Amino acid sequence: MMTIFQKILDREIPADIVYEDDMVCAFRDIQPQAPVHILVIPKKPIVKIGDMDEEDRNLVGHLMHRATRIAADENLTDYRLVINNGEGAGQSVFHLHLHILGGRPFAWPPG
Ligand code: D5M
Repeated sequence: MMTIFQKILDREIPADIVYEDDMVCAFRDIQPQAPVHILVIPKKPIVKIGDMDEEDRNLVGHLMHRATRIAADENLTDYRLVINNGEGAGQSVFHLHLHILGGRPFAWPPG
C-alpha cells in the first residue's frame, strides 16, 4: 500500500525535509504537536516497528542515532522520541516513523 510518506520519499508531494541520506529521511510534521516536531523514516517501507526484521537492526539503529543528531541540530537538549505501533497506539501512517518532539515540557504518562 502506497503511503503518504512513500509519496514524500518519491517527491510526489512536498515536505519540509531537514535531513536525508541513503537510508533515512526526516521532515517536519504537518500537524506539529510541539514547537519542534520532526518525523524520521526509513527509506525501506517497514510498516511498523513491530514488523522490523533481524536485518533491519542497523537501519533502525541508524534511524535512532540520526534522530539524536537532528534534535541537537534543532538545539534541543530535552526532547521526546516516540514510535506508535498500530492503530490502537495512535499510528495513522503505516510506514515506520520516529517522532522527535521538543521545545515544550512533556507530561508522563502520555495520553
Ligand atoms: O503519526 C503520523 C504523523 O504524520 C502525524 O503526526 C501527522 C503526520 N503527517 C501526516 N501527513 C503528513 C505529511 N504529508 N507531511 C508531514 N507530516 C504528515 P502517527 O504516529 O502515525 O500518528
